[in-house]
Amino acid sequence: MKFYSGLTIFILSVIPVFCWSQEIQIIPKPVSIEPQNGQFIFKKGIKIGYSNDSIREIATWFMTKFNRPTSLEANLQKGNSGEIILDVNSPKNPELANEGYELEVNTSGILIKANSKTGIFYGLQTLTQLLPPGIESNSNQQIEWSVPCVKIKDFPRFSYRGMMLDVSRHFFTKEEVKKYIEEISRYKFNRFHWHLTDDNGWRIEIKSFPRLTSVGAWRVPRTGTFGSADRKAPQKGEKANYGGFYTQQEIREVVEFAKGKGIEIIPEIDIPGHCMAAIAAYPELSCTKDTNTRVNAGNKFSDWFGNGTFKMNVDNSLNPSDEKVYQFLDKVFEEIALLFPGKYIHVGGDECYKGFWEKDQGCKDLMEKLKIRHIEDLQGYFMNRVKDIIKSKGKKVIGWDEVMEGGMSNAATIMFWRGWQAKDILPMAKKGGYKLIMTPTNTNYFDYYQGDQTIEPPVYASLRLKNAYSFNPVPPEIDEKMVLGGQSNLWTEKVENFRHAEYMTFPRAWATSEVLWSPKGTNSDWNDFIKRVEFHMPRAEMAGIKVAKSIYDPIVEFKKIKGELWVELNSEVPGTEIYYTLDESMPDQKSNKYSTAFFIPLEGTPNLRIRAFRNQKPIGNLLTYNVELLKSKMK
Ligand code: TNX
Repeated sequence: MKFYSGLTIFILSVIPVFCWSQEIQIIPKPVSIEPQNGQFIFKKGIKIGYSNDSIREIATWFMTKFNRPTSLEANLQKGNSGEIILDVNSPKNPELANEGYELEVNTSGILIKANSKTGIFYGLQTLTQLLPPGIESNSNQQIEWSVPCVKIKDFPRFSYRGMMLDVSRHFFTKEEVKKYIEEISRYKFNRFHWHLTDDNGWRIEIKSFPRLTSVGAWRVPRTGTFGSADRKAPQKGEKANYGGFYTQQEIREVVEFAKGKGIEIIPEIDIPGHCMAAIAAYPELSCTKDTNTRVNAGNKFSDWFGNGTFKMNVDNSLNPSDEKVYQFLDKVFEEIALLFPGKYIHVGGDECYKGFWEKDQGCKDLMEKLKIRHIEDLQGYFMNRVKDIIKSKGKKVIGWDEVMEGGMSNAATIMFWRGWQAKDILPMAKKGGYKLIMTPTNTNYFDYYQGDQTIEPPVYASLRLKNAYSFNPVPPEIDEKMVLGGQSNLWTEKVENFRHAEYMTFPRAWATSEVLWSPKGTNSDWNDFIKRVEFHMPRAEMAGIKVAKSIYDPIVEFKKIKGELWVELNSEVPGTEIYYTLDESMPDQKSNKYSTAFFIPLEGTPNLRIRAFRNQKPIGNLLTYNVELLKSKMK
């Protein structure tokens, strides 16, 4: 007896050490959370009850995920009984709409109610976030499994919550794409925009045009900075062996997989610009019909003059005056429409260079015949023809915002991206009565680097987590009812592998997910968000996801004041102190502590070294700005 009570005391005093601290830190933040006293402790052999067969697959997914690290051998049973109950509402609860859910945890069990399969899935994602981080592990974790008692009610603000992945600039395998879809589904994204074609590769099998993939999916291998002048163009006779594509069977598999995660795929076939890969396969689709056209290998072929103006030095647009081009598109979209069950097809329409159209006799004749005065309107003509093709396949069109300029009908949904032109584009969209999906460069371009320029892989612009979180899907120029939702885009010119795609996506996608899901105004509390971000980082890592830690690197800003260089330091993370040196010593907590902007004497200045500390420990990277870089800030 004595022995046992001793043991009991021992166990009771040890358990709290292993006990999951009862924190409720959910991303995206739910509509309402009411914490309750106590916790539910999982025991071996618990039952997961599911109310009907439509959610059996989702229940199985959760059971499998749960059993892997817990070894608690949970099992399923049909009906509304068990320690965990998944219940599809009948009748429906209108407040929850199609994607919402209610989750209640009390000391005797867990109940998730929703109107749909997707709602149940989201409830289970939230439950997963309440479990200890070990739930993300693939190996057995010797801990007590519990979740805090709580009542959560939750539903999304917007119906379109997307992430885009560009698989043309660099290729990502079918398995990687599925992994990406799985990763975004954890944060309640419900659209995956798949950028399938571009100048650097055509990635989807089209049975009527086999050369699109036998030729168009492959480019010559190259290293070095994508798009830079020192990256050589494909040489005569050089083997094109970098790339890949998805067979139609693989596409179906990914579509099916996404569906199981509540995600609809928006396929994009980017036309009439960004078509070099298709033109390499079928040169007759372009005005110049240049049979020397090769799939672009990331070598420079365009000049950019700022503010979005540009010139293409190789013809990469389809010929809008050739009926054969429309016949081609009809067949392509026929196959696309059959592969993707969703109602939308994205037809691109961005950055179409018209220089070759202007010189082309066929285009000139067509413009005369149609009484088109401006070349932009020729794109409008093209886009409207494409819209009719898409419509004939029973689908609806999405296009990048340029498609409005040529006068494409407002049957098309616009993906707004040119953030720097919001003042012109958004009123145009409002006047034209278009529906919008918001994806402005300044808050949603995840190809931009996210931390300090001396550390991050170089890209032409920057977008920190804080910028991503400041995303406003309904800027003052437009009304909420025009906005279907929003999306962030991962263009992959500078993203060569999947781990890096994850790094560029997380944590910034958490910001996007929260802005699109959580009630308006949630994103005004940065400190609350960052606390949850820090909570989620180790969880994501436990799940094998590569997460950027760039938030820990100080924000370094330079100012020119009366011919002098001044530096301002900040941090995205509350509670940090920043130290710096200008004498080649490594910054520690006895170095200069940053409090206010300081002046850098450029004469004879060595490196500026900066580091953040929290709780007496360095966090993030040591930043080093050398004198050349400092001097360049004076230009
Ligand atoms: C603009 S966004 C593009 C892409 C590039 C991206 C790089 C859009 C519709 N076009 O082709 O990859 O910028 O940031």
